[in-house]
Amino acid sequence: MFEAVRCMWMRGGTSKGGFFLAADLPSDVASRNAWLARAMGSPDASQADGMGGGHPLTSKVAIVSRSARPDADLDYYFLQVVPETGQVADDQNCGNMLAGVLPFAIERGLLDAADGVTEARVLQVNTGAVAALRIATPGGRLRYGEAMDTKSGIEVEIEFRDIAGSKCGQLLPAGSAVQEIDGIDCTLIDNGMPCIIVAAAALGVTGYEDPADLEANRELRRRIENIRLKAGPLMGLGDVTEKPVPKMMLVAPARGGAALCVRSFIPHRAHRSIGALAAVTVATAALLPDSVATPLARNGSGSRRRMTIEHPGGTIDCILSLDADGNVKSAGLARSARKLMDGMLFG
Ligand code: NQM
Repeated sequence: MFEAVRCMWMRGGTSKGGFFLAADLPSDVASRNAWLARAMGSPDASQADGMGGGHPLTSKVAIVSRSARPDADLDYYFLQVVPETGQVADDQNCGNMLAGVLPFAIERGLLDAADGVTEARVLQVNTGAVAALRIATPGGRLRYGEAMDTKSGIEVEIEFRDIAGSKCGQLLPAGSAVQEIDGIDCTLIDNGMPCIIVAAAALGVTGYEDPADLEANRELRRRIENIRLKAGPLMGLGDVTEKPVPKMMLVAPARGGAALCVRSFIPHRAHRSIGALAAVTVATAALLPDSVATPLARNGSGSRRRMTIEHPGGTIDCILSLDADGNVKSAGLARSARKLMDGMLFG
């Protein structure tokens, strides 16, 4: 019986959750998942009996270990605990929680911090892709005090590589950039996160709404869930009724100087900002010649594009590197992470 497990609670980007060493958790998957659900306080939408914050963004788990692969230093396995049901899903990756992996690994002694900059190659077990992470470690120490995208934390530079078709096998799993589903043009795309991109206006909203207003719009939620359920098999994901992917991305022209504005459902709650890999995937769609996002976007030019995505909480910059054919070959972004608690967690 695993009652108490060593755990560090961290903010990664705009998400938050528990970071565990793989060796500290039960090895049996059913026991592990049951323990994690209890520790988060699920099944219960409020998660009052556990550490989860009553929202998918604050009900996340990162499991970290040294990697056995020659091309990686660390393995990162992401689990989403669904607050209401207690389901523990590994169908997606999370680029926000990824930001906490390198500081956590240093904290736990999986690797040493260099005097200056510490780098690690992280295998994202959920998708098989390796990301390069970099943090400043002056004097070989972690400093969480720098001002970053969410008030405080340590800046983490992330470079995603080989992410096209991360879960769907192909960048455009349905074979073309536009599919009509329920009379709405959709771009079904996976450049790190399986996403369905739809013009907000096609669904009768502006794309500038508050997440709470979008969540309160039952008719909108019904329509996008119908589209999502039909898109799942087209994306090679099968029946997605119980899956956290694909995510719904409602796009509109940016109001400031950004490339594009996005409101996302992940997939049933409206995101308060945007997922890191979701942002990369939307930015990639905008750069295709003929996606739903293309005519709404401001794309710039050159082989290195800074695509600033406007979201309900501000903006996120994705730096996309393109090959000679205009395909996105890697994506970089800056996130931050902060240690919040270290101790024993009771499940
Ligand atoms: O897309 C939320 C988040 C995410 C995922 C979700 C993420 C990403 O903001 O890389 O980070 O889409 O469930 O943490």
